[in-house]
Amino acid sequence: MRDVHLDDEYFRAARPEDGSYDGPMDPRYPIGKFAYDAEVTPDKRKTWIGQIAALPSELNAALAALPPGGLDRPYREGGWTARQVVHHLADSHLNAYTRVRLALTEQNPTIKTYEESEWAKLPDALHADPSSSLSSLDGLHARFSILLEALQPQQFARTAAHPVWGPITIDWLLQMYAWHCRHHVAHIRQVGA
Ligand code: NI
Repeated sequence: MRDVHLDDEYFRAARPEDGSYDGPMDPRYPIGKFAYDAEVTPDKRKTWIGQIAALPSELNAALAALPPGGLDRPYREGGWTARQVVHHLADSHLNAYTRVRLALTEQNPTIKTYEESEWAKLPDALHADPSSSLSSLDGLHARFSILLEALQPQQFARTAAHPVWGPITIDWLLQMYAWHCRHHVAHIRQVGA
């Protein structure tokens, strides 16, 4: 399955982030599942763009707080290690950035999916020092936020065609990846908890 955990995250019912759900916390979804907010305002967009801009520093802080040996510890039973999560964020957000640029410059382009769980098993994702992905994310998120901050309101309605998710807008991508940043930083915090 492609983009497998994002598909899963998107299609299942959302667990509200406002704390109104009081059941046991699912370790896969420490901040709840993604839920699209259809009532978009300029202020909300600013918040989501801010979350994307903040990822490198949030990620650095979460990694710095890991206990000794924590980098190669899974964030949950059977889950990715903290190291794999860092490299997954670089994999995923390189794709996110490309998807947004394609949607801005082509008419409803078809998005290329990728096998994210297989990418997470490639040698660099298993063994590389996190600094390689941290420096990639640093530059990538700087450019990503400069781009998003400069968009005109109507540009957020531009679309792309995802083979699994269906038609999506830049507004949707913005919200999804802002959530995705916080989702995986929370996983790394779980390792240190
Ligand atoms: Ni992910």
